[in-house]
Amino acid sequence: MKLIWLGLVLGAMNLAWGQNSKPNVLLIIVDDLRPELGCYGKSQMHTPNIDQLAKEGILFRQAYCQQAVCSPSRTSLLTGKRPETTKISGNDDHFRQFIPEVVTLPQYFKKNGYHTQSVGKIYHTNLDDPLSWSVPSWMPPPARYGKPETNASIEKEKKRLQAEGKAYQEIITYDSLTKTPLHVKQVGIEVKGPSWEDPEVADTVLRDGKTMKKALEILQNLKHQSQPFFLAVGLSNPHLPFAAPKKYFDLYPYESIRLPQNFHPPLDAPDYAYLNGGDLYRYADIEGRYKVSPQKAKELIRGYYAATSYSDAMIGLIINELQKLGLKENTLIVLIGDHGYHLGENGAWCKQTNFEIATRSPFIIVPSTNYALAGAKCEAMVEFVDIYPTLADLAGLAAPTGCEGYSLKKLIDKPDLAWKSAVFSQYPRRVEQKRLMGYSMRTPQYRYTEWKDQKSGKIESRELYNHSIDPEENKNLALSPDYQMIINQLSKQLQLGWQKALPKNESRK
Ligand SMILES: [Ca+2]
Repeated sequence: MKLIWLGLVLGAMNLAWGQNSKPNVLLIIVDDLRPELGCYGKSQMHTPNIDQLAKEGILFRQAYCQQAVCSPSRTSLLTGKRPETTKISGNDDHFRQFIPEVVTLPQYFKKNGYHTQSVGKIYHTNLDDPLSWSVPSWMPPPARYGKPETNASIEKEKKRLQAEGKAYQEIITYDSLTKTPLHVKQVGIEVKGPSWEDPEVADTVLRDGKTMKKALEILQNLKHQSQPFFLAVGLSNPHLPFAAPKKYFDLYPYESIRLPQNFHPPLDAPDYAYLNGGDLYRYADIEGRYKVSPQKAKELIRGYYAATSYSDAMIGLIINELQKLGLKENTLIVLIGDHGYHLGENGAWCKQTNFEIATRSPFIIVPSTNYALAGAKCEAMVEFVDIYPTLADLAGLAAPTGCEGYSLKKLIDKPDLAWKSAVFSQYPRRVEQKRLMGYSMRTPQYRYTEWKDQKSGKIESRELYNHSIDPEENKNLALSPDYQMIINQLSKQLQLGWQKALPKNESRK
């Protein structure tokens, strides 16, 4: 009898602490996804699969990235550190140049007995981190277009430039020991393709369809592994070019597309707040820097919608496979964009700003299939730097050290808890000879930004938007005499930074 009891107790301990009891993790990163989705209360786009995911888990309505461009944002969330610490504010350098010993989110899971693997763009293109993964990462072929004539003309132009020695190439410097790509140097002339394309092809012909197919294949293999897994899937859409099978464009007749209400720069803001080096100008049909006609804007908005719906469909197929394989029950699912996106709002295109529309991005967690609060919409302000400690916490791993975010587990259990008093983002700008960093803070009522000269530390300009009367950030109030006292308070709060904005009674010294 005693032996039977002992057996039962040991069995229970094995379930509680054994490898098999650990949840799998599926992290989906959608490039340049803005929260203009059904589950965020918006009706423009058709995103049934992401909306369904939100119904099964918790949706964070106010989730902010730490810097609104690919590599700095992804580096921050995958290292659990902010751009000031990672030293990554552009897309050319690898964080291991500056913080070589850092243990990344997937690497932490790997150290804790997980099989970690990535498919598609997780770290920025050409800046993968081999130490993060159990097996080499898989990337789909780089081609984004589906029409043979588009691809043929791009190839022809590439060959012409090659013959002249002017073709675009990325020269990558590697760390010889870890094979980590430390620096990417871009040289030559890039061939411009169209900003959007609607080929009549099957989903699997284009890039994200290939990524989806590979993800299904990996899941089928992982089903037979005894180790828990951490699978990261990176989808390229809706990043430019907006290339998606025609059926997704057909969801959005051109006549139905509306320009944003604030298709203009904010009043009284410095022009570098919204003028950016966005990637839009790398496309053949864009007339010139900062010149996007209303007609072209509608084409681009339509393309973005189609590309998002295509991405959404691929997400549905991946989740469906997880279910089919019987893996969904024991898998923690997380879906995020890497940052938001301007489609003409604030007079800006793409990301690369500190505005709400660029820093705020979708964030959904499905903690488990029997999550008691399924469908919860959390209004607390959270940051992407919180993802690392949160996933470790939800998976029952020891709290990782050195993270500059804060576990959301308590908020997942009780979404209406009082939470952070502010969240932080930043964006650098080169203005004439000066290198400025725009430090931006969002409080429940305001967005406050200081543009500082990196050399002298001098504040060159400020921005203040009052969200209770101006949620689109259309008027900079920083010069208004009525707001000087508030500006003084917010400036002090910005100085104190994230350490003093953590949930009350838990702020770090
Ligand atoms: Ca991105």
